[in-house]
Amino acid sequence: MMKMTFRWYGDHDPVTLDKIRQIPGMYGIVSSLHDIPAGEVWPEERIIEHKNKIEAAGLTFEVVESVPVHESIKIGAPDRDQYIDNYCTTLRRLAKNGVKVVCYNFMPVFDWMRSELNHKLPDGSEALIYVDEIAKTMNPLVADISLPAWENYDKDELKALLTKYQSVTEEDLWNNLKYFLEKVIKVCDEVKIKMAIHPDDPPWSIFGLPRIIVDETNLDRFLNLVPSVNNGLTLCSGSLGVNPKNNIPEMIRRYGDRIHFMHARNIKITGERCFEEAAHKSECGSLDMYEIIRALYDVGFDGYIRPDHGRMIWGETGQAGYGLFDRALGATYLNGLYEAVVKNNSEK
Ligand code: DNO
Repeated sequence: MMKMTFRWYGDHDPVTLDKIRQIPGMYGIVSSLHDIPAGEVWPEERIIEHKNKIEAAGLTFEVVESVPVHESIKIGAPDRDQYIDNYCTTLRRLAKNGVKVVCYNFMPVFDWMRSELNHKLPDGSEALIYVDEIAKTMNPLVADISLPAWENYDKDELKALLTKYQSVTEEDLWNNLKYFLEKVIKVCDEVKIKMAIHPDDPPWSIFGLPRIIVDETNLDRFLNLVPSVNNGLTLCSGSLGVNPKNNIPEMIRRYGDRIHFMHARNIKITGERCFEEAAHKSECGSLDMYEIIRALYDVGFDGYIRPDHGRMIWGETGQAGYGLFDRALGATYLNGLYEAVVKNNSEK
């Protein structure tokens, strides 16, 4: 039985726990301690406080998105061991407090990237979009662009970091990822935490930086770096799905029990390396959401799923991609598809 979850950004999130609990079929919250900088150990009392708040609202806290990976680890810098040790301490504390899955990514410097956050769609809603030609003209060292999931570096820090990356190739990134995983997954095997890497979004290089978690060839390679089941995936349909060569239902069938967390959203491919974030419903975009849910059912997926970025609808304002209304519609739609697939199979 898949478990429906919803991302919550903590006390500053205008989408409150009380609202989230009223979405039918909601099992739990996916959350993080966003004020703790990457690389620092999470204080246990903060983890407990977060968990208590979520549980007081009648929801579970079993998935963390994310425990961010310090850039020194991705670069393979001499101080990486300290940051890996810190990461492992945080994982132990999370496991002790009931967390089962930890989502993270290995994207150099920048997390997800779009060229526009408030693109008006014909129905009046606003969506996140990516147009490669525009993205290529953007330069975070010059212009004041900052996306919600990016760290807040000042220009000097960013410049220094990008300089360090100049000599980091894709192969280096693979080696650094393996080095990280070999230490971290050992701890996960011991404390029973499932690591779930998030694919690169979009799944191609941006600002000249290497990106490797992008397609089936590389996901195969990733899973073989450390063969433990705890070295697994966040299968994000919207991130991988913007490359038409990535067939999401096929990937679900291929990776099965290595998928611990599913980000389910639709996207509409509008050209070569161009896409809009559509409503979740299949006919609104390029992905067949029914086939995605059916594949999850067929592989016996019993992990966590969440609706992903939503459009801004009904005049809502808030954190880009993370309003209440469209994500709530998404959750309900995904639950509806799932119920239909389950019933369809039990009648046979
Ligand atoms: C976007 C999210 C990502 C994700 C991180 C995981 O909305 O899916 O920012 O949380 O990449 O570390």
